[in-house]
Amino acid sequence: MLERTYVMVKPDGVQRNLVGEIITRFERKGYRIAGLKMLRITPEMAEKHYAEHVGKSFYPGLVEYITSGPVVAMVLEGKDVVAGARKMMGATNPAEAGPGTIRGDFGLDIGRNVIHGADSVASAQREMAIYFTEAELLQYEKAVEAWLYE
Ligand code: D4T
Repeated sequence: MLERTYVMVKPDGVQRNLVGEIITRFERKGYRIAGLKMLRITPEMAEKHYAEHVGKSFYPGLVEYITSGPVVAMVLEGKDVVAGARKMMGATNPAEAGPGTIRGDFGLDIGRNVIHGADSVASAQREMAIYFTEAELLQYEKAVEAWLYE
């Protein structure tokens, strides 16, 4: 099914010059970029984004990390992109993420796991609304899609 998902290169990914590499992987897979921006997450945005983790032991460190520098936020579109993008990222803990995945290839610690991706269509919608307005998400087609979809 054609879906949209929310993906974000975290501050460590930006600092480690992985933005281009990561976007390239998604582009080459065939996903279309519907929205893209760089921003610095505020503590208020972090609390919204990670509402499900408020009160957990790792939450303060998580907020400190995610607000520590710019992130690159994007909305990707494509067939089954929510699960597909998560598969490309690998397990949350880079130590358990397989080779060939973004976290498996570029990460070591769970608290520095390089990238975020929404875990369901509902989460994707909730997260997109935190970072993008509807007007910032572009609808367009690419000629190559005739070669991507049967
Ligand atoms: P995100 O949301 O960052 O893409 O990660 P996941 O969706 O894969 O995983 P998550 O929501 O369970 O965790 C959110 C975020 O918290 C960090 N974390 C998590 C941590 O530092 N220690 C922990 O024990 C857990 C479970 C890593 C990702």
